[in-house]
Amino acid sequence: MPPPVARHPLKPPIMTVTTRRIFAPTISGRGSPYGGCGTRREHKVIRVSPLPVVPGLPQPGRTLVVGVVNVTPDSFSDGGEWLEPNAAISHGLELLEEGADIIDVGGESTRPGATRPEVSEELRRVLPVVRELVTAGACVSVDTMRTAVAEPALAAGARLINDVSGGKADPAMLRLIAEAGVAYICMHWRGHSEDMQSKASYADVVTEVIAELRAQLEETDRAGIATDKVIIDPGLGFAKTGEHNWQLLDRLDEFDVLGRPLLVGVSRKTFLGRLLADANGTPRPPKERDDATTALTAVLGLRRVWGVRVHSVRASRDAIAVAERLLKERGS
Ligand code: PMM
Repeated sequence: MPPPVARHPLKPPIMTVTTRRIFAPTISGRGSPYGGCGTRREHKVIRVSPLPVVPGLPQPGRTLVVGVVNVTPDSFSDGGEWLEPNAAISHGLELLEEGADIIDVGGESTRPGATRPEVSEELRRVLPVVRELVTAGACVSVDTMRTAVAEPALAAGARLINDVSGGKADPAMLRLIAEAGVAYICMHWRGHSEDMQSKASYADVVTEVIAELRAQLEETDRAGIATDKVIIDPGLGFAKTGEHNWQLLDRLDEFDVLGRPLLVGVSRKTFLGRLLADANGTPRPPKERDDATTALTAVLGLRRVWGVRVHSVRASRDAIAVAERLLKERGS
């Protein structure tokens, strides 16, 4: 296979692959590629997104799987299940066993309408879980918008801060990340959960989310965070309707223009519940949305996004294995 053609470092390379196809002879014996005999040379142009490398994080050579541990009473997908530290730790260890590359520990629910916990409560939920999972050898991410939580979590060994506000909720966050020199997930965000769905208004959601993320990235640059340590996330469901989510998923390639690794979180989200609603229009409950999540993971794996954030880790690892195998076939 020829090496990737050098081009703009922030854009995926285009690989030109030459394949030879042998077509079986037909009774007529004519040389048609659709049933004749003979040999045809095809030049396929395959877009192979490079898997970006984020310093300090695992580099498995495929889309990473980020397993979710919500230490919250009210997350839409698993609220209350892992609120006790020991339950959350066991769950994190299970996800590790299933093949999670990173465990994302969160102590604040971001479901639409959720109210924020006190800082002390968020710390009480998150810190013991981070400590134990780090001790067990996990690469731990912390899903928080607060420096008061991020700072002690980093001191406890977390290697990634997943800030769904992308630096907008806490003015000190970006400075902390720059000083700590850790990786950072910068998600598209328009406001806190209490009223975010009132902000789900776009003329063209893809163009606007990219423009707003670009502005957020200017802030991460200005704060001095290394470019290669910032992962972007379109923030599906955050100030977005189901329609917006589908449009974003359909046009994810357009995010390449930002030149950053891309993480996508679709797992168990409401738009999947609506897609799979029953005959009366009742949405499928969150825990029964895992198969649809896995289907999307396969699609995202084929696009070679940097990472997916999911509740059901093993299924997503399997979907990515399938996607990788298909990509290998295409490129061989
Ligand atoms: N979604 C949720 C929470 N945190 N973080 C990132 N980076 N991206 C997401 O899409 C995202 C997130 C909400 O889902 P949950 O309540 O099931 O964790």
